[in-house]
Amino acid sequence: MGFSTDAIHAGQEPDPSTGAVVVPIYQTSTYAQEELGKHKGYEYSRTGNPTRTALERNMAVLEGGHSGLAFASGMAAIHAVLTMLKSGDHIVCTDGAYGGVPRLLDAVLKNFGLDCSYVDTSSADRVREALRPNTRMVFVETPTNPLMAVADLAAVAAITRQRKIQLVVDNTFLSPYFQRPLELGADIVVHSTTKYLNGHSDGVGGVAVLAREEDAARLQFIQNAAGAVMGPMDAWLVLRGIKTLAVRMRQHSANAMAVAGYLSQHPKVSKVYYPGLAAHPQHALAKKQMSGFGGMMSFETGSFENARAVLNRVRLCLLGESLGGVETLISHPATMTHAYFQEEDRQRIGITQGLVRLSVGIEDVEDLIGDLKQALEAI
Ligand code: P1T
Repeated sequence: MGFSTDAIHAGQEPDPSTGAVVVPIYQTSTYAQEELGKHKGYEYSRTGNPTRTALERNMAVLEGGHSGLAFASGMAAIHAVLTMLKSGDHIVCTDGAYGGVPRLLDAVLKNFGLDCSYVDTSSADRVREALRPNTRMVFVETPTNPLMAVADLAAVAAITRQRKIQLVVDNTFLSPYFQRPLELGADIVVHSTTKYLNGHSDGVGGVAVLAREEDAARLQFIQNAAGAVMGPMDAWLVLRGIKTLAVRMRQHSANAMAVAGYLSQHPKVSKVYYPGLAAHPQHALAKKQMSGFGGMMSFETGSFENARAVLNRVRLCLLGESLGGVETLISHPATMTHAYFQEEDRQRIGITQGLVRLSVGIEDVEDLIGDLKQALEAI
């Protein structure tokens, strides 16, 4: 089946008792058992809930994995995946991933004996050089948030496979519509469903999709044991969002391409980070590995004052954290998503005080460009 057909139907047969076309919100904590030890497959909603199951099955199909598991947030999904490791294990992680990931690794999981090295994963050689005898996981975000660096997933997977290291890919920025990391050799894909999968900025959630049954069984055990599950209402909203994922992603990408083109010739913008631009350092790789460039980009205004002037002047673009919704969001990574980093780390990665991030929505693109034009006049 094609992607949109799967997005609309996979895991979502009409409700057997009523014929309802839409999977109901099973807003229940528990399930009556027919007799001791005999039930219909559901015992308690932390362990399993039919609305959540529909989303988990749907995501497993869209990412081409064995199983999907849905969590209370993207960070909860990432946390659960990281707890598949043991004290003494070493992780290699993308330098410049979403700030919440290093915050979790350095300020929480380090206390439990997990050690992490950060490298520029757009170079497979850097990944290889960072491996240690106790490296058990490579965590790659591609494209990165917010600088849009692209990692060569097939090249990194060739390295991790050889050493039997788990390759985990955060596919939040592109969604399975534009990038399918498991097909390129990754073992686990994670998402913040808060973003493109939900698509309407009305829920927080996360999902992990696992290529192998034994990994899925382990993560399912952790999901039930630790309990950071997605609730049925949120699962229902994500299922609804996914039905239009393909059309939304196409429009996000088309709008972003037009906005990136506009910004890259603007005299007040010194640099635009968007993999769809020929000037992007991994443009050729992006074209090969991804089937679209997505809706995310960043641009350089030169100083904190310039960034603030633009962010305070926009009218249509909404100033706020998050991304991937139908509405355009604009943000300041240095003080928002990457506030956790030390200034020297931000500088090393390239997250300057003048950097502005855009999550380009699906409004009429002329209106978005008009808004950015009048906002850039504030510089
Ligand atoms: O916010 P949450 O659903 O927990 O997802 C965390 C997360 C994971 N991975 C990536 C690539 C992300 O961008 C995020 C969250 N990001 C934002 C809130 C943001 O504004 O960038």
